[in-house]
Amino acid sequence: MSDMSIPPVTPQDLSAEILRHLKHSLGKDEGHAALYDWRMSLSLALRDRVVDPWFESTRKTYEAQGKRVYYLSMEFLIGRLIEDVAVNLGLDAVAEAALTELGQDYGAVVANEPDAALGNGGLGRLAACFMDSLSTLGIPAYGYGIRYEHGLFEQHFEDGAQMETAETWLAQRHAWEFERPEVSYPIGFGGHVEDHDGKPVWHPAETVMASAYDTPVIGWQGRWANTLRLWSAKPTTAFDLASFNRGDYIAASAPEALARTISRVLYPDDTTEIGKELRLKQEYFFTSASIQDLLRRFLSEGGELSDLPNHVAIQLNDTHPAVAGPELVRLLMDTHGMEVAQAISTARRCLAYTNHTLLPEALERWPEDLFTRVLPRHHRIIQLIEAAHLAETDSAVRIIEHGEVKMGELAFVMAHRVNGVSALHSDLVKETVFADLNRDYPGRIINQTNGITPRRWLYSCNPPLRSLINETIGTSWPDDLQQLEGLSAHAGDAAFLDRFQDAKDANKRRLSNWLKTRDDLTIDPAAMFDVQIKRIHEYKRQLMNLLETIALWNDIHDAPNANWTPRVKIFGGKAAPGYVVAKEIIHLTNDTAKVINADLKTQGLLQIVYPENYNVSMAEILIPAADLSEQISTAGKEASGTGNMKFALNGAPTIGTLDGANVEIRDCVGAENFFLFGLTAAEVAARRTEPNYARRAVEASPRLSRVLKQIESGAFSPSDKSRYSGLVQGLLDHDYFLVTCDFDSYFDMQRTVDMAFADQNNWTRMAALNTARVGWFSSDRTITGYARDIWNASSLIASRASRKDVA
Ligand code: 26Q
Repeated sequence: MSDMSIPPVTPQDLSAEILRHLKHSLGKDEGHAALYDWRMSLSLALRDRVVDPWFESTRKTYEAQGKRVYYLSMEFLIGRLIEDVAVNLGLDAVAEAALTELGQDYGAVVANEPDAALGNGGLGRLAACFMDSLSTLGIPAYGYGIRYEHGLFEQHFEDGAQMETAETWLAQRHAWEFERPEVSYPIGFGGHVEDHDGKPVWHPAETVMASAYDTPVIGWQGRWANTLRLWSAKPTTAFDLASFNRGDYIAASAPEALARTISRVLYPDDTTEIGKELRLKQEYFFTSASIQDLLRRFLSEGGELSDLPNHVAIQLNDTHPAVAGPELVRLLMDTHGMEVAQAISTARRCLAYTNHTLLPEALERWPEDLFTRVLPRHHRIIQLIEAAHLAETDSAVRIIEHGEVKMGELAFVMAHRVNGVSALHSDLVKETVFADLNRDYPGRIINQTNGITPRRWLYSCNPPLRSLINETIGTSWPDDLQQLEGLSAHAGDAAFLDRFQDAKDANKRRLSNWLKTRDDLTIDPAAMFDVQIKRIHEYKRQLMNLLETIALWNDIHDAPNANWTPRVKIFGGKAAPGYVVAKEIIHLTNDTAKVINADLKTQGLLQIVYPENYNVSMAEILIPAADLSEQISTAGKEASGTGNMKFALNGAPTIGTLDGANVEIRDCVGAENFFLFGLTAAEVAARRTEPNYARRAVEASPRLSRVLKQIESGAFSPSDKSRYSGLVQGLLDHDYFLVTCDFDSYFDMQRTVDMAFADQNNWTRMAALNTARVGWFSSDRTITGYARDIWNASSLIASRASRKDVA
């Protein structure tokens, strides 16, 4: 097997290429180049080196005539790419040396790249990790999504309250993409369906064009590259010349404005606010373009449509692309003349669906009249799908019911496999949301526990730990993460643990310096860094963390000379702009920080920091610097979590509930290296049936009562004393996420954490064992599972094992 091997590159080679791009692509000479010019030149020089492996992968894929995987996702939360590409090409050190040689600050050049923030949180970041692993594993794959002009909003605080402004990553040229003006498809909306001799024909009222932009995704050591293809909406005609000539300039540009609206902005809701027409149009827009594109590719290679499932695996990242089912059936029937039963069964053998949430408010349902207005032909096809489903199963489950189209049920019925994202979550999927369908289609629901890419989330974001690992177990772990288990043997070795702690301390100093420079904040690297970073949501219980912080502050106040473990509580995360309670929690956190941080009596012992605008790049600085990982969701609500894996991998033990993948992380690292507290999912369900459970929990906890009274009386909002009375009343009246019930056990476990942290040697040992034992959570393992259990897809590169035999 001849792998693509990368010719050795020197810093001088690369700097020559950077200078060539500076001159010929940016039109600048060295003396006049801005940071932007250097960043673009470096990116283009690196991109050049991706192209050959990319072509080679395409050629091998074509020759193999095997299966291609299509990953359909509304979100790809990528972050920056320079380091990612450099690391995968093995050119990270060379890139740094080249820029240094050119008199530039490498760190500043890298930081000049805006994050590609085309996602909200976990689901979007998972898609990005999966793209990395698909390339690393050499599985032929395309990611399909939307090229949003504006990614996730930027967050600012005004007097502690969240404000949003539009994100503008495309204001500057995107260095990594290739525009494909020749690859475009018409996407219809609305109109009506006519009967032509018994053959239904859809006449859309409007049509926009979906135009492709490709970004190569290079895998580890440059052995393979797949494509991320993002669709941008363009008008079918540039502008309406007749209107223009009449002098009606607004009407003249209307078609363009209308079309471009579709790919204008990412919806910033990670759960709520469903039912918006534009959102449905976005979903259909990118799904239809993707299905048309993969069919064209299949047919251009001479395939027979009955053979499609042997060549095409389509993975739906949640229900957002669930219209892929009816769209594929429509194209097979209306365009290619397949009869309905065969079209449905062919489509189903291609499709699989991943569920990411059990929260009822996050399950997509469209009002039937809206759906029919936007997609009249698909509405009819869904009726055919439902009829086929009922004929096959005598199921009690309807896809269309009570005037709504239920996308979860549609995705389920049209998929040959449905998966949850952690062991607990997959069990709950079977027992709750899809209990009936699980009975109708036994064996269809399976589990694929999430994972994270170790290239970004250890190798590249944590240089000190990376070096220590390389020196301890060698350098072949980044694509075989279970090798980290080899670190366990050193967990009793004082010299190793010292170096492990040195790495952590270096990362803590890096974070402290970063906060100083960015926000003029001073934090003490000797204190425990206790970190909760994720979207703000009631079920994730940032509020419980804050209540515990206030209770701790009270206790320190009452006994300032006791032996306290100094802590910095670090929060990060955005709230959906329309999510009122989440925004109150942010405001309260910032208000509380103001009071506590100004208290001379507790200074040096307790501090709260909440840096604005948490994103992937901030996570890459915070996670390696964390001592403690907060994973404290109400049991049964967090489908998996992936931040939990990133922290453990970087040597931060977890304080957490038995929720999502926490359960499996605890199994791997050992109960003695995990700070468990709180009700189980079953206990949560039982507690909710008890009358007044929240008030009773508060009455039983003097500590919690005191904290709630302080907040309610305006202790943290002196200028507006009743600001948080609604928030506190909400907790007392309907604490759906059981913050009050878990508070005491959380507080107590935090005191256990204090004591454990004070024993620094033992703490470092726990941290090192976390790193050593979470190799299973590599997204390479996850993707290997999808390829085996769902896609029946194989790698087209020599396996890691056989490469080693050669070496
Ligand atoms: C739906 C309809 C309309 C507008 C927005 C949405 C929408 C958008 C994003 C609904 C949900 C999402 C995102 C969900 C998400 O990120 N879920 C997380 O997925 C991770 C990867 O599997 C898990 O680790 C997390 O536990 C889960 O919360």
